[in-house]
Amino acid sequence: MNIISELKHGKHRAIARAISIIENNDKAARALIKQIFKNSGKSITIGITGPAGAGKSTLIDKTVLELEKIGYKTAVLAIDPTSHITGGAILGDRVRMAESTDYGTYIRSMASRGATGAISSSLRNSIRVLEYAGFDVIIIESVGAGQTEVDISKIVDITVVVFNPNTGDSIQTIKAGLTEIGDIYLINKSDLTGANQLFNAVRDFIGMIEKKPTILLTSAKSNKGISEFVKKLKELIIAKKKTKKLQEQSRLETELRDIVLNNVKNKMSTMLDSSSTYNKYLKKVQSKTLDPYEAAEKILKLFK
Ligand SMILES: Nc1nc2c(ncn2[C@@H]2O[C@H](COP(=O)(O)OP(=O)(O)O)[C@@H](O)[C@H]2O)c(=O)[nH]1
Ligand SMILES: [Mg+2]
Repeated sequence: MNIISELKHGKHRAIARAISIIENNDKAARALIKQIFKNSGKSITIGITGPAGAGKSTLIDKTVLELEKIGYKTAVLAIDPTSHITGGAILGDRVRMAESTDYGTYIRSMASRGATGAISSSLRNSIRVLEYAGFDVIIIESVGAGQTEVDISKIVDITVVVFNPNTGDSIQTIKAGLTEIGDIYLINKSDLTGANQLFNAVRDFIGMIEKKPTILLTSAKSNKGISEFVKKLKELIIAKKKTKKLQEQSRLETELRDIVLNNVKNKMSTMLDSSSTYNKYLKKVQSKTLDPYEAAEKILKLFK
């Protein structure tokens, strides 16, 4: 059977193959997207982000079970910036999410190979694969502790930020930029001391911003607060479905622009490599007989 019809039937093996193609083979990925694009853009995506060790994977495991119970077919993609170094994170996530995989949930760890643009595009396309395979909710786990990580909130419909009282730098993290992105903030590990204090600090700090997100205490480990969290998620899923079409259109504009600009950049780069004019001006700049701005202006005249 070909991969497209296997995907249509939600076969896990076909999903895994399709996502590998997307991550590793540009040409085959394009052929795949060509076939599945038409029906994409309908599922609701939930980004779950926060510092490493906050309990995101454990939380997702429990959340998926609850979402499945209320009828949402759910898949999970985990982006881990360290997985390409250690290779251990993948196994870690699989083990921690073992409970939900038994129920036919699809779980996949994705490498986050350096460039933000590349991650975003393989993420967007992996989401398309999962939509095609029939999942209506797609959860994306990402490590976000500051500004350097992939900004998941630009790609997903609902952003959940997870904190925990274990780390002394939590308040610093909160102030470092995670406060603007969340629709829901979870103070996880509520079974540990310091959780209430952190909850109050987050509430005081986030209370000041305009969009009034939900703040909840959870303990993924002892299954506390999960049903409140899922109830809130359900409300948001229903609300986001109504605005999904408009949202999708603006995202597609961003995507198209990214692709075009990227291609132009690559083409230009190749042209410069073999341009004698470029090399001539480069030598002048290197010997300090011409400044780089003037040189750039002269080189650009070539491409007008
Ligand atoms: N005490 C406590 N530990 C938790 C809770 N949730 C997760 N953990 C533990 O925190 C560690 C990190 O969890 P993990 O889900 O891998 O965090 P992630 O890096 O954010 O995905 C694991 O040892 C979990 O068992 C919780 O609610 N309470
Ligand atoms: Mg994790």
